[in-house]
Amino acid sequence: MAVARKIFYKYAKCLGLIVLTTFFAQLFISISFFPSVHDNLLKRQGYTSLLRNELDDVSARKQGPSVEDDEDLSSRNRNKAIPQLRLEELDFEPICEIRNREAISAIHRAKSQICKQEIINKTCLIQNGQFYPNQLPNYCTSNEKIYGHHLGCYLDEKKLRLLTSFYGNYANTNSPKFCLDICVQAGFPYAGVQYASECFCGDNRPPASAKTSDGSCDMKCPGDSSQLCGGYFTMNIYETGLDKFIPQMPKNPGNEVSKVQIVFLLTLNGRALRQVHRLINALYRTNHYFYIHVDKRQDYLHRKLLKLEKEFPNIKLATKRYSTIWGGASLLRMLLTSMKDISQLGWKWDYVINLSESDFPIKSLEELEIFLSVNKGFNFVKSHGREAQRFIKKQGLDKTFIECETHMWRVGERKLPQGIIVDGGSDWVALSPEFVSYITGKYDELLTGLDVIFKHTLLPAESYFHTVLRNSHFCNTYVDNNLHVTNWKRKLGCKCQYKHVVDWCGCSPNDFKTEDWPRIQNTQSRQLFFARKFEPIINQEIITRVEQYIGYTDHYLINNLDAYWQNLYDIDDLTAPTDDTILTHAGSVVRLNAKVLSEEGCHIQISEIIEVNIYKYADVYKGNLILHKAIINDKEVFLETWYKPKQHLDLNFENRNVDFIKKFKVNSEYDQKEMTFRNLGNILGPLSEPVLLYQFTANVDKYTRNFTTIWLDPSGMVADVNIIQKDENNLTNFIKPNIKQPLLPGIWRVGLFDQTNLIAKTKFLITPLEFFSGKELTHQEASLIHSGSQNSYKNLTYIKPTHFLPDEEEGNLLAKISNANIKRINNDLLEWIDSLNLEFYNVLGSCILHSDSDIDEHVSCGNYKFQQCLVSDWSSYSPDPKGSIGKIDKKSGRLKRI
Ligand SMILES: *[C@@H]1O[C@H](CO)[C@@H](O)[C@H](O)[C@H]1NC(C)=O
Ligand SMILES: *[C@@H]1O[C@H](CO)[C@@H](O)[C@H](O)[C@H]1NC(C)=O
Ligand SMILES: *[C@@H]1O[C@H](CO)[C@@H](O)[C@H](O)[C@H]1NC(C)=O
Ligand SMILES: *[C@@H]1O[C@H](CO)[C@@H](O)[C@H](O)[C@H]1NC(C)=O
Ligand SMILES: CC(=O)N[C@H]1CO[C@H](CO)[C@@H](O)[C@@H]1O
Repeated sequence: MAVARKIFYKYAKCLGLIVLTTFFAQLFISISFFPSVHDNLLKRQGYTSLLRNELDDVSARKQGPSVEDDEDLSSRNRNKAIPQLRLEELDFEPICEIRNREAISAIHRAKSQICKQEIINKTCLIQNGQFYPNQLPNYCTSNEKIYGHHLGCYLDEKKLRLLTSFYGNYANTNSPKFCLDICVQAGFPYAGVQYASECFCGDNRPPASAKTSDGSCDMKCPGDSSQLCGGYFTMNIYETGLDKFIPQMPKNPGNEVSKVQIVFLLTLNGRALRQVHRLINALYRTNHYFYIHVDKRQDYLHRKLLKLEKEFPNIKLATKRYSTIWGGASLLRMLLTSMKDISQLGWKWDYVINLSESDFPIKSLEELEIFLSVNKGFNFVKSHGREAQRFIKKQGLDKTFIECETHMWRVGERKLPQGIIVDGGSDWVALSPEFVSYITGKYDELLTGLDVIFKHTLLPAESYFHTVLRNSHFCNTYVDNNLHVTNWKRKLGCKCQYKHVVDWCGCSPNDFKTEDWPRIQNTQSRQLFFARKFEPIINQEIITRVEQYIGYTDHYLINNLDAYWQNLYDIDDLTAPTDDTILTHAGSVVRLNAKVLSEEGCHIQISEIIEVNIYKYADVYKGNLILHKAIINDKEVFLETWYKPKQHLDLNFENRNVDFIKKFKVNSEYDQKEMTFRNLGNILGPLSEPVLLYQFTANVDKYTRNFTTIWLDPSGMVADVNIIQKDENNLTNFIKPNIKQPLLPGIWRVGLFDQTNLIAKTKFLITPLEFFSGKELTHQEASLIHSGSQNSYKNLTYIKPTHFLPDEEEGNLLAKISNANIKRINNDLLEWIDSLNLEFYNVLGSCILHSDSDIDEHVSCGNYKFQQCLVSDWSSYSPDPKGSIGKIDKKSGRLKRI
């Protein structure tokens, strides 16, 4: 995700206006509900009203059409002429004329010719009706009911409707077939048309007493004038060919417990290695299996986890790795390939359960085993619990998406095939081997058709498994519970944060924090076994609590229980560009450390940076740790150096109470959902995207309405000015300045002003780069990367503040120095880098990893004594039993902490 986030900031700027189209969405979705119908729908699916909030939580997380980009707005505006495809941008001849606005937009936005061509080729097939199946078989049809069988004309009552599960009004398109298709898609056994334009669906056969003469249904259908569509409170009712759908109710375990073997399919991303270890520690038993897919781009995690394969016969890493994107079609490819692989490993198992690095069990594994052992053969999925048409729209299932250039391009509307039920919900599942063998085996007509559809579907894993289940022989194994509880906080999680990778607005659940503990406790009596999301870099305390809750009794024995380390850089990483900044920075900190040591008479020669880790204790950031080689007394050793960024908030101004300013800080990688910076070490380079975060308390000055911020670059030029409107409801907020990359290296200053009065100021460092793509910077590269983007600064008008801005003389001097800095390379460059880092970071200490005198606790160097890292609490080499894989305990089959 970290990578994705970086890309996000880069692309966010290129994208156009965000336009709220709720209004348009409502115009076009001509479906309305009787509240009672909706309630009935919920009851039908076995939900009590108590469960409703929970349910909304699950289903409403996709904001779907409520926020879309401007391209989309115009696509809905049918009066406007369709734009022409700009052929001059293509190096090939399109195989047909593209007439679809969304496709044209996607073709223009796609970067590579191959991607443009793929979009064009597929759009042409879709335009010609050659791409998608029109009809698919449903192998779950009823033995008694027949699709389209007319039951007759029935008298309806306003207060007591005959069919209560769905109602829609279609003034132009309604007909028995039209309505039947809707009711089939939603999975109902009965469809009824009334008053020409109305379509109803229901679960229960209308009472014979309501039947009336056929002549009472006498209105022509707007969509087919040869057919009749009921009349005034009379309804033509048809069978859809489906039976009433009743999800299976899982049994509660009694005494008849049998053995159950589970495959945990871990699909992993990121660098939270120790948390993955912790998860495996919690779930490991010798009789279960782990199949681990690590995203193709995450070579650090993959490298580290590969070791487990050698140690444990029941842990296997996927060899075919995918780089999946949020909501991308490749996600389903990855899952199906993994499942196929699992079924060919010769493992004996009863369930495959899908988990990620941010899942954690909230019941003991024994409870899960007992529960599953009495429910073998069922398939656990979670349905959206809404009206099907609405779900389809919100989820974008009625649109074609094409994945290329790690982006999901939306290329237009599509019609879902007739004959099948469309279902979906959460993409966390527990599946039986029979079902997995069906979906990974030889494709029948249903699977072949769904394959085409789901290769072009946003968030495919959220509806593929549901839809296959409902339409296959497995329909009677469907349990509407995926054993998971998810921490949705839609206000925070739905910020359209995936716009850079999908042409849609998606939401993400929040991390559990200590204060969310009651939510987890509330699941105790329910059939819920896992929760998400957990991220120790955000909050580890909750994970420790959960562990204790599910039966870890030895917490008081565990070393460093409250500590957390997460890798930021590893010498074997294959991802160069982002590392230039970290490497430059780490190199400089290590040199600073060497200077400090030399004052103690300890002269060390430093070399290679091996690793950089983030260190937190009790959920407080404590600094970064740099593991590096060094030569001490002619011997090569490994040192780990601990350092921390300094704080730079200045609020001391004459006769002005500015207590209301709680935060005023610049950093990068701001996470809107968790409201925190992910770049804990505050490491910014010329290509970073700075964000200003401010927080005011409620007693912010009464009379001030606007504040101004001014961004001053290292040469003393004003790079951007922002206005902060005071908003009592929104006292914490962030500002992304409008400054182009590369940023001028050096010390930037940001001032906060009330009128012309400076009330707060802060500074941040854009570190010059020692490396470019891993190699030392050349003159030419320096003049590109270190010369800033002053040409693109806007001509800004603002009230000139007193103080803060340099006067003319200072300005000239700063500009001169800055100009000279651009030319610096080699040692001259290092000197500059080091002088800057000295101002922004404090070195806190160093420990030694390897030494000949390993019996000694200390290694002396001049007056300095290096402690062994193993016994330095803060070191990433100090013991971390919770975050390291344990050893198998023969008796229990569990992993014992070491
Ligand atoms: C698109 O279709 C053309 C003509 O059939 C074909 O030559 C080309 O390889 C196709 N390209 C892609 C990316 O599918
Ligand atoms: C605050 O800013 C808005 C728009 O930028 C402006 O219309 C308004 O007059 C300003 N108010 C004050 C008190 O400066
Ligand atoms: C605060 O402001 C941000 C950005 O303008 C906005 O996205 C967010 O919804 C606001 N929050 C509240 C609670 O008004
Ligand atoms: C910037 O604006 C000022 C005042 O509006 C004007 O005098 C000046 O010429 C402008 N400079 C540029 C480079 O546009
Ligand atoms: C069906 C399935 O396996 N779904 C999910 C498994 O876990 C990942 C997260 O790592 C989800 O994104 C999948 O959709």
